[in-house]
Amino acid sequence: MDNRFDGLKIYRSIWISDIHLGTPGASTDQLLHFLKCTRSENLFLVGDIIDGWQLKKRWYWPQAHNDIVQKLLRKARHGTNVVFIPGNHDEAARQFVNVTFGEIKICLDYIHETADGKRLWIVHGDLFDHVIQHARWLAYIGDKAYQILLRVNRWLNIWRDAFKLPYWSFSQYLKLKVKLAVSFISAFEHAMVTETRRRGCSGIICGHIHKPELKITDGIIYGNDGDWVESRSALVEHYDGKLELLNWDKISKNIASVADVSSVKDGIDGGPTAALGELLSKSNSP
Ligand SMILES: [Mn+2]
Repeated sequence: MDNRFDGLKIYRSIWISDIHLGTPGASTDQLLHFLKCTRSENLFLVGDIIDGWQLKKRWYWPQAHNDIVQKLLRKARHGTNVVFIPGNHDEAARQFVNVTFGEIKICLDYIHETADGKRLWIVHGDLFDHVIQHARWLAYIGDKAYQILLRVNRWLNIWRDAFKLPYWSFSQYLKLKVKLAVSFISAFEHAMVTETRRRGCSGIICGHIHKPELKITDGIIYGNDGDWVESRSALVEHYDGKLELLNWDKISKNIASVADVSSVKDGIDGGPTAALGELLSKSNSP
């Protein structure tokens, strides 16, 4: 018996976001591998899937980006409940809310009930950008200041050589920079968790800030599925309702290559048992 399908992972739900298709930064190879190696009853696309902002500036659409879209449509066609919740970079899709596009449902936000009865509010996360603008502004100032200080430091080095001045270190500045980034992230998390509690949900699943996270804050689950630009991460729900944050770079090292799993059929019509049956019968065949 061959073990071609050892890497296949089956979940009740999968959340991914911030793929930014249409930009060179999108990790399409890794994402295609992820989509081929995973099956789920529910697949939530939590915004910024296609980067309409960048596409408007410059058209960038290689075949691999098409492959991702085709893969998602195929999953929807083969029985996966695929829900697309637009983000700020694909906000044009927000005008098609409650429309089904090739079996993919488009929703502004979504309430998902886990197998163990937790009510999760799913939303991209840009709706409080105005509230956390202050923290974002500080982080931006931090960036500018850093660039200026880098330039200043070059001159300082020259003067240091000329006048035998002691070395000037960035450590104080870097500490401030980290503090600003942390305050932006915690402002975002705080806003999301507060709104989740107000809506009477047990947790939130969002994206937007490209910072994967799964934790409980003040009794509310805060899940951020990260992104497919740098983190290459996803959130998943197991069949007992347990949530898990996946780092695909770590996982993919241990499982089959794309070629090995590409022949497996999409969808899990009839649930995981049927899917497993299908896989077993396939792996028994020559
Ligand atoms: Mn976003």
